[in-house]
Amino acid sequence: MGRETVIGLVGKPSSGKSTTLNSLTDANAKVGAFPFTTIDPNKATGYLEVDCACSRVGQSHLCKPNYGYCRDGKRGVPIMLLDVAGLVPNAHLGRGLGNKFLGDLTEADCLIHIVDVSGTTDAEGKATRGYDPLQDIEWLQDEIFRWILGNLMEKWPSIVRRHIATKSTTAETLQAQLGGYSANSRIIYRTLDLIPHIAPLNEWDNDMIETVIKTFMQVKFPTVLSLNKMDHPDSDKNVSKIILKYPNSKIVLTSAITEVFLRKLANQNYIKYDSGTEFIDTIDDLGPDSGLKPLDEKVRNRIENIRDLVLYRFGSTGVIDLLKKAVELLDLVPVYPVKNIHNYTGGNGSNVFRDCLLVKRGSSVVSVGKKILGDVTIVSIEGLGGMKIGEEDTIDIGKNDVLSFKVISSH
Ligand SMILES: Nc1nc2c(ncn2[C@@H]2O[C@H](COP(=O)(O)OP(=O)(O)OP(=O)(O)O)[C@@H](O)[C@H]2O)c(=O)[nH]1
Ligand SMILES: [Mg+2]
Repeated sequence: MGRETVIGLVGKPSSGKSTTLNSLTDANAKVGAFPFTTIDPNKATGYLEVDCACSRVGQSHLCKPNYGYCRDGKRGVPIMLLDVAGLVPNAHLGRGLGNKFLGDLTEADCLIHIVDVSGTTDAEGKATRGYDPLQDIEWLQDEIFRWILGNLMEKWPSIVRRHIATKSTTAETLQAQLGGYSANSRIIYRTLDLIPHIAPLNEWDNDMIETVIKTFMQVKFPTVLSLNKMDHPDSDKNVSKIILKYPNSKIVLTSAITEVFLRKLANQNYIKYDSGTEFIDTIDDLGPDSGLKPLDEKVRNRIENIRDLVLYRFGSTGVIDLLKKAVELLDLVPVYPVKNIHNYTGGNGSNVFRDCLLVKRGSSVVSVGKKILGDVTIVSIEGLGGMKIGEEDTIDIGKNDVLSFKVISSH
């Protein structure tokens, strides 16, 4: 059923990519205070939390997703996260682990750039003090740009010759060249649409090629900035600087290490903690009947520190917001296909809303049907209340998002 959304975690070594992955998933990726702890990419499933359709129709008690979870109407929709090797300046020329990680990134639909805002690691991830993390935001984008530019320029004269010889359109040639970055035709058309009065490809000069690549990056790799290690005392001034410099970026303040710690304590039954909130309850708060284990002095102090320095100041550890912001950036909406539109089940059984997928806001309902069902003829589409929906009607949050497709199989 369609392809899962993939979010790539990028950043210099030791910025906290693997810690962020662990904080959002059940993964146990290796974490270390030295550069290039991660070499091969780690993949794990995180969950985007949305208000499930089951609560809208008062059926939360019967909601049992095939994938992910639903608790009291809050549904966790699976999203694939990819944690890759750290990137250093001039990686496109082969420095550090070079282009390897760049290749690993191509399947990502968007990126989360993990920035170490504590200033305690330099551009290569080595321990230092007072480093200015503003630089990381600039050079990281530039590395991706130089990598794509290098690959394209190497072959440019032959690309143009072939373009003319085969009488291809600009979009066709560009798709053939950028397809290696998992760019489909929709991404290519959006890129070209964003550049006004664009000349045919064989007339592009270097400036134009650069403009096309920069625009392509915006479409292919939209990026959320995760200002990580905000628990560190030196982080505040760096955070303000970055927010001032990038007022239009999607920015989230995070402390991935705090989230990992709290999840661990909650799993071991030392605390009650809901990810994404500012509340931790211990046995001191809830009493012995709570079933929570008693805490030793060291852990109790650490929890007090976390409350003061992270949760009360910032409202949460931030990591849950990373996925929400990424999905906002991608403009995705949860859609619930059901067989029986009157009881929301898959036809038989009593569990409701077994499936949920994320689709681009504004997609036509028929395109979503094809994505889910593949090679079939859709004869009619019904929405909530059994209302007929037109094929070209579009999907939005809470609109045309519960759908039943009546089909004839073409086999
Ligand atoms: N203070 C603080 N330290 C953190 C935080 N997140 C990660 N760290 C520490 O930063 C160091 C690097 O973390 P990793 O998650 O291994 O970093 P990475 O980006 O995956 O590094 P590479 O795999 O080497 O590219 C570790 O010592 C972590 O404990 C955080 O939110 N706050
Ligand atoms: Mg790592």
